[in-house]
Amino acid sequence: MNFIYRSRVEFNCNHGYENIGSNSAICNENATWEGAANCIVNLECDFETYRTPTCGFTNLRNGWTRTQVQHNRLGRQGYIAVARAYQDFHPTLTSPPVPRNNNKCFKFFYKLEIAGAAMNVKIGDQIKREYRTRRAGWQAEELNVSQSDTEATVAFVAASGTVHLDDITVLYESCSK
Ligand SMILES: [Ca+2]
Repeated sequence: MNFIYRSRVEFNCNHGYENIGSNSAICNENATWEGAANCIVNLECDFETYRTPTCGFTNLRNGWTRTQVQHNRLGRQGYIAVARAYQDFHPTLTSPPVPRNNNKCFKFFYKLEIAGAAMNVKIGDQIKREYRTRRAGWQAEELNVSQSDTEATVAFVAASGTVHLDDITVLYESCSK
Protein backbone atom coordinates (compact mmCIF):
# COMPACT_ATOMS: atom_id res chain seq x y z
CA MET A 1 0.00 0.00 0.00
CA ASN A 2 1.31 3.47 -0.83
CA PHE A 3 0.70 6.51 1.35
CA ILE A 4 0.86 10.09 0.17
CA TYR A 5 3.01 12.55 2.13
CA ARG A 6 1.07 13.88 5.17
CA SER A 7 -1.56 11.16 4.96
CA ARG A 8 -2.84 9.97 8.30
CA VAL A 9 -3.58 6.49 9.63
CA GLU A 10 -5.63 5.75 12.76
CA PHE A 11 -4.66 3.09 15.26
CA ASN A 12 -6.90 0.68 17.11
CA CYS A 13 -5.52 -1.97 19.44
CA ASN A 14 -6.85 -5.53 19.41
CA HIS A 15 -9.54 -6.56 21.89
CA GLY A 16 -8.07 -6.78 25.37
CA TYR A 17 -5.48 -4.09 24.74
CA GLU A 18 -5.48 -0.35 25.18
CA ASN A 19 -3.41 2.21 23.35
CA ILE A 20 -1.24 4.41 25.59
CA GLY A 21 0.59 5.84 22.56
CA SER A 22 -0.80 8.11 19.89
CA ASN A 23 -4.14 7.53 18.16
CA SER A 24 -2.81 8.20 14.70
CA ALA A 25 0.36 8.66 12.68
CA ILE A 26 1.23 10.97 9.81
CA CYS A 27 3.38 9.98 6.85
CA ASN A 28 6.62 11.98 6.77
CA GLU A 29 8.61 13.17 3.78
CA ASN A 30 11.30 10.52 4.27
CA ALA A 31 8.82 7.63 4.22
CA THR A 32 8.69 7.27 8.02
CA TRP A 33 5.69 7.68 10.31
CA GLU A 34 5.29 10.41 12.86
CA GLY A 35 3.46 8.94 15.86
CA ALA A 36 3.24 5.37 17.08
CA ALA A 37 0.67 3.24 18.86
CA ASN A 38 1.66 1.47 22.05
CA CYS A 39 -0.82 -1.30 22.86
CA ILE A 40 -0.69 -2.73 26.38
CA VAL A 41 -2.95 -5.31 27.99
CA ASN A 42 -6.02 -3.66 29.48
CA LEU A 43 -6.91 -5.34 32.78
CA GLU A 44 -9.13 -2.57 34.09
CA CYS A 45 -12.75 -1.56 33.54
CA ASP A 46 -15.09 1.06 34.97
CA PHE A 47 -17.89 0.14 32.54
CA GLU A 48 -18.40 3.80 31.59
CA THR A 49 -17.58 3.52 27.86
CA TYR A 50 -20.47 2.72 25.53
CA ARG A 51 -18.25 1.61 22.65
CA THR A 52 -16.37 -0.94 24.79
CA PRO A 53 -18.96 -2.00 27.39
CA THR A 54 -16.68 -4.48 29.17
CA CYS A 55 -13.34 -2.93 28.13
CA GLY A 56 -10.80 -5.67 27.39
CA PHE A 57 -12.77 -8.36 29.22
CA THR A 58 -14.40 -11.14 27.25
CA ASN A 59 -18.10 -11.43 27.95
CA LEU A 60 -19.31 -14.74 26.54
CA ARG A 61 -22.97 -14.78 25.51
CA ASN A 62 -23.15 -11.21 26.86
CA GLY A 63 -24.02 -12.60 30.29
CA TRP A 64 -22.80 -9.42 31.97
CA THR A 65 -24.70 -6.27 31.04
CA ARG A 66 -23.42 -2.72 31.25
CA THR A 67 -26.17 -0.95 33.17
CA GLN A 68 -26.75 2.62 34.27
CA VAL A 69 -27.64 2.98 37.94
CA GLN A 70 -28.62 5.94 40.12
CA HIS A 71 -26.25 4.85 42.87
CA ASN A 72 -22.99 3.28 41.89
CA ARG A 73 -20.39 2.39 44.48
CA LEU A 74 -19.65 6.10 44.97
CA GLY A 75 -23.31 6.91 45.47
CA ARG A 76 -23.38 8.64 42.09
CA GLN A 77 -25.08 7.94 38.81
CA GLY A 78 -22.89 5.81 36.59
CA TYR A 79 -22.45 2.53 34.79
CA ILE A 80 -21.76 -0.84 36.35
CA ALA A 81 -21.89 -4.44 35.15
CA VAL A 82 -24.74 -6.68 36.26
CA ALA A 83 -25.12 -10.43 35.77
CA ARG A 84 -27.88 -12.83 36.69
CA ALA A 85 -27.03 -16.50 37.08
CA TYR A 86 -29.56 -19.13 36.08
CA GLN A 87 -29.43 -22.86 36.77
CA ASP A 88 -26.62 -23.78 34.37
CA PHE A 89 -25.82 -20.31 33.12
CA HIS A 90 -23.01 -18.58 34.99
CA PRO A 91 -22.11 -15.33 33.24
CA THR A 92 -18.33 -14.98 33.14
CA LEU A 93 -16.26 -11.88 32.55
CA THR A 94 -12.72 -12.93 31.63
CA SER A 95 -9.64 -10.71 31.53
CA PRO A 96 -7.04 -10.93 28.80
CA PRO A 97 -4.05 -13.12 29.80
CA VAL A 98 -2.27 -11.32 32.63
CA PRO A 99 1.37 -10.54 31.77
CA ARG A 100 3.96 -12.48 33.76
CA ASN A 101 6.17 -9.60 34.87
CA ASN A 102 5.29 -8.87 38.50
CA ASN A 103 2.76 -9.45 41.27
CA LYS A 104 -0.49 -7.66 40.83
CA CYS A 105 -3.37 -6.57 43.01
CA PHE A 106 -6.78 -6.62 41.36
CA LYS A 107 -9.11 -4.19 43.13
CA PHE A 108 -12.82 -4.16 42.45
CA PHE A 109 -16.20 -3.41 43.97
CA TYR A 110 -19.05 -5.88 44.07
CA LYS A 111 -22.58 -6.00 45.38
CA LEU A 112 -24.61 -9.15 45.85
CA GLU A 113 -28.36 -9.07 45.81
CA ILE A 114 -29.66 -10.25 49.17
CA ALA A 115 -30.77 -13.87 49.39
CA GLY A 116 -28.37 -16.41 48.07
CA ALA A 117 -26.39 -14.45 45.52
CA ALA A 118 -22.80 -15.52 44.98
CA MET A 119 -19.81 -14.59 42.86
CA ASN A 120 -16.64 -16.56 42.26
CA VAL A 121 -13.35 -15.14 41.07
CA LYS A 122 -11.23 -17.57 39.11
CA ILE A 123 -7.57 -17.42 38.19
CA GLY A 124 -7.22 -19.68 35.20
CA ASP A 125 -9.49 -22.67 35.88
CA GLN A 126 -9.20 -22.43 39.66
CA ILE A 127 -11.70 -20.70 41.90
CA LYS A 128 -9.51 -18.33 43.88
CA ARG A 129 -12.22 -16.83 46.08
CA GLU A 130 -15.95 -17.25 46.65
CA TYR A 131 -18.15 -14.37 47.70
CA ARG A 132 -21.46 -15.02 49.41
CA THR A 133 -24.14 -12.64 50.60
CA ARG A 134 -23.24 -11.41 54.05
CA ARG A 135 -23.53 -7.67 54.02
CA ALA A 136 -25.74 -5.35 51.99
CA GLY A 137 -24.32 -2.70 49.70
CA TRP A 138 -21.08 -2.30 47.78
CA GLN A 139 -18.03 -4.11 49.09
CA ALA A 140 -14.43 -3.18 48.27
CA GLU A 141 -12.24 -6.15 47.51
CA GLU A 142 -8.57 -6.80 46.76
CA LEU A 143 -7.17 -9.96 45.25
CA ASN A 144 -3.52 -10.89 44.85
CA VAL A 145 -2.52 -12.34 41.52
CA SER A 146 1.00 -13.60 42.03
CA GLN A 147 3.67 -13.78 39.39
CA SER A 148 3.31 -17.55 39.13
CA ASP A 149 -0.41 -17.19 38.35
CA THR A 150 0.01 -14.49 35.83
CA GLU A 151 -0.10 -16.25 32.50
CA ALA A 152 -3.68 -17.13 33.41
CA THR A 153 -6.77 -14.99 33.13
CA VAL A 154 -8.84 -13.51 35.95
CA ALA A 155 -12.57 -14.20 35.62
CA PHE A 156 -15.60 -12.87 37.48
CA VAL A 157 -18.32 -15.52 37.57
CA ALA A 158 -21.92 -14.96 38.65
CA ALA A 159 -22.45 -18.23 40.54
CA SER A 160 -26.02 -17.63 41.69
CA GLY A 161 -28.52 -14.80 41.88
CA THR A 162 -27.77 -11.26 40.78
CA VAL A 163 -24.25 -9.86 41.00
CA HIS A 164 -23.06 -6.29 40.50
CA LEU A 165 -19.50 -5.28 39.64
CA ASP A 166 -17.75 -1.93 39.19
CA ASP A 167 -14.37 -0.25 38.87
CA ILE A 168 -11.87 -3.06 38.33
CA THR A 169 -8.39 -1.57 38.73
CA VAL A 170 -4.94 -3.13 38.98
CA LEU A 171 -1.96 -2.19 41.14
CA TYR A 172 1.37 -3.48 39.88
CA GLU A 173 2.41 -4.73 43.33
CA SER A 174 0.97 -7.05 46.00
CA CYS A 175 -2.18 -6.01 47.82
CA SER A 176 -1.74 -4.20 51.11
CA LYS A 177 -4.01 -6.50 53.09
CA1 LIG B 1 -18.50 2.57 36.77
